[in-house]
Amino acid sequence: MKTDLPQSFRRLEYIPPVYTFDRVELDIALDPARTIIKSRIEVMPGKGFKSGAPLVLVGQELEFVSLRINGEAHRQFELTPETLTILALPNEGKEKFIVEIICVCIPEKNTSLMGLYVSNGNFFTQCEAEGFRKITYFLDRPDVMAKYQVTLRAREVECPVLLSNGNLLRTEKLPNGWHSATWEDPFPKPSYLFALVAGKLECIEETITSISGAKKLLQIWVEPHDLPKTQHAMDSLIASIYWDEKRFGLELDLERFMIVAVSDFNMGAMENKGLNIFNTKFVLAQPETATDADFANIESVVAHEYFHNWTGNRVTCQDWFQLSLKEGLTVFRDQEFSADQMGSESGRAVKRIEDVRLLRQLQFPEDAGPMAHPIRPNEYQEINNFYTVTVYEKGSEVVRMYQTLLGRDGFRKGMDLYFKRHDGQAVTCDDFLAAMADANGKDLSQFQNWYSQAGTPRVKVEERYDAEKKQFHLTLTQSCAPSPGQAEKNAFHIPLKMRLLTPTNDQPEILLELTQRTQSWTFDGISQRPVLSINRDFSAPIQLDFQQSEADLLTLFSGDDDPFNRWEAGQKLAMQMILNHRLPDEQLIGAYRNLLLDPDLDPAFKELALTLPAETYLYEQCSSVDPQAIFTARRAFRRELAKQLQLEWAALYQQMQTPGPFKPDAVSAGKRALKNLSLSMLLEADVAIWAPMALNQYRVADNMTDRYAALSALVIHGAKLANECLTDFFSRFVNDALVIDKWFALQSGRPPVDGQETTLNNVKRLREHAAFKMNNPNRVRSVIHAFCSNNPASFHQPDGSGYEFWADSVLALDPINPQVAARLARALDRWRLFAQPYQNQMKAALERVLASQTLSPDVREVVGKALEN
Ligand code: B3K
Ligand code: ZN
Repeated sequence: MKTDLPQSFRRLEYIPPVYTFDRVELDIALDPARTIIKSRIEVMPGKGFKSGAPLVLVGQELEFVSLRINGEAHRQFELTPETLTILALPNEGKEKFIVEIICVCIPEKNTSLMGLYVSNGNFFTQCEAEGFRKITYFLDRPDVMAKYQVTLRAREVECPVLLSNGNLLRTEKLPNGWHSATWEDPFPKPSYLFALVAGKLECIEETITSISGAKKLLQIWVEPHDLPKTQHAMDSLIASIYWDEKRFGLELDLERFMIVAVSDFNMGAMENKGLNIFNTKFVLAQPETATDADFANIESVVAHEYFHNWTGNRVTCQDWFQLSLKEGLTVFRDQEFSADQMGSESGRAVKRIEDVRLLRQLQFPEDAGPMAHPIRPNEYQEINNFYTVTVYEKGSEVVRMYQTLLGRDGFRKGMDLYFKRHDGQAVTCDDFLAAMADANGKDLSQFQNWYSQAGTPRVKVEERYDAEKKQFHLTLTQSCAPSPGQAEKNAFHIPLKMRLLTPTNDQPEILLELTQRTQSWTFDGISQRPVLSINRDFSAPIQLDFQQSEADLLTLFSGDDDPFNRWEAGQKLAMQMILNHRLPDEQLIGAYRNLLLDPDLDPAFKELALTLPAETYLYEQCSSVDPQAIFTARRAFRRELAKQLQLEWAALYQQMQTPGPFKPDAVSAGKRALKNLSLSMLLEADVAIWAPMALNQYRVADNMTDRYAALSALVIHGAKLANECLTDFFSRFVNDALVIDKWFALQSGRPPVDGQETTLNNVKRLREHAAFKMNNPNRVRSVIHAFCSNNPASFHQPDGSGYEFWADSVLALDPINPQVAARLARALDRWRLFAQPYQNQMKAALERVLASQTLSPDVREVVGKALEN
């Protein structure tokens, strides 16, 4: 029984390593039931060395076999379930010595998917953040960087392929049907970037020439039957390599770069040096089985992991508090890459809107809830709980603000200096800020507050136009609500792009730097009352507190030249009306109509502009959430929009067809998105009339985007034939796990439909389905998360039944996979924001989970913090 208080780690308690490693040799004999790991480590005094200090290694779930030092058996050590402390070191540890350890782990029993595990009979590893300690006793911390040589051994029939980081040195046949492969990674790396893969896999490969003229071998490894689904990932990898050369002057540094797909994986993908391991969801794509969104996600995740090779691997983090140093920066880089792939300015804006929408739907709630933390957290109990939208997406916004403040060229200078100073090192967010500041001679000291303070800043906007003096006065006031452990906040350095929209179009876009709590500006020579367009392109991750009139918002929605703010004005109008239980009025309908008919606008932009704010974003605007009332108001608004524009939707449905073979490019995808929104709106307007058209699309579609969109329109709007189509869909794709995930997610995510069974009842049945597996994270996400996190109106039932289901699921999942369970546990974070009876029901469910005696530290941290005062 665990009764001790949870252990917290604190950023300010960083201690440099007493010892460090120079070279690591691993010899791993793979066996699902008993893998033997031999390590040979060259140990040296580290930055925190003290003569005579013991060498304290960490290990988890390992069977210790033997220890040698400098070739001799060594008996002075202490073993606990989590540590191996080696005493009496030669020469008090002052000079290099060799430690050799033999230990054993059991991959087939490892359901946590951290360390070495088995998936579909093949071996994979996941070491970030602290998984290497499940493979061998080690200094498993990112500031210990060593060169690795790895020999893998296995039975050849079971594991014909043996991969690890870096370059292949040699392969050998061994007695008894065994064989081996030896890999060497020339670059020093922390243990979290170690990887091995072994099993029955095949690859596609291409050779490219990088900017210096060197040849590079690129491979995508998958299970043999998935080979036809790998070309898009390969194309994305090649595009990423060229983009990083061009935009940042960064070249691939290895002779070989491999991507491997695995179907049991806790997250999206992992940037292990030269051997990226990916969730199949972010590798495999074919038009028949993957949607446009899947294609785009693959492109961006492939890019993200590849970009880590410089931002994360060549320059890594001193400690896990600095995670945003690599993650925020790499997300920013992948966002910029994807924006550039869109092929046009308006395409860039579409990407920007999508990114901001995600930030606001997921990160703003996190920043206002019990798990709120600065992008550089000050404390954690379980580091895996801090791979958050704050560290990633807000982290990216913070990096973007450097670029906004310094300009693209200034940002590039900062990046160049960062690599010049820190290549091969493990550093901190302060080092990144210093490189940006020094390269540009700009004082960024106040910018540091973005790293140390949680919460979304609010900026209050007050405007006044003086017709007589032809002056426009602007006053901005910033504030930031308290967050856990931070009652008071200092002022942030906030870059705000703004423009005064005037009938003569004579005012340029400018950049305001809000650094005080309150600041005022006066603009002269403004001959008519302008409409203020502020925080253009979402230049800062803030909430604007601006009572702009509906007339001004309509002006912006109809013609702001900043596409982001144009979209934003429409969202704000819709949001205000929905929250006031109003239906769209004639003027707004007119504005929507004009936008839909505008021949100069991208279909993708139109689709975004006509998509209403998500329920969870609407929750954040309320002081006491009634989820059912919000669902009803939003749905009524949507139905009105559907009905009033029925002719336009019908016309668009025809105009947005994309004849010819499927292409996943941004323009075609945008057309499909608008076409499928039109289809959904038509069913919203009148399901009886339009369902046959959806049914037809479902039947004749030659690609998953269209087939899935038709199916979901039928399901979501409760069409009669929806169930038959679901049955058909299942049998068509029964052998494709990723498509079956979609089949589950669609049903679990179905919002309430009048007169039909509740989604919860169906979800309970799905959990008993033969194809449901509690130890496959993708499946769990598609059934349980899809319901608890992505289906708010079905989840939040006044009788608390959704919360009961949540608690049961967290408790069932936790012993299998704490990381995935802890993610699910976050679904109740915002319980205090809800009205009764929801709030009490959520609290009771949280308390029931916390009362469990066997909770993992992962879930305990999340639920414990949710209930803290
Ligand atoms: N760095 C990994 C995330 C590892 C998560 C560990 N719990 C993937 C990425 O951000 O690229
Ligand atoms: Zn990353």
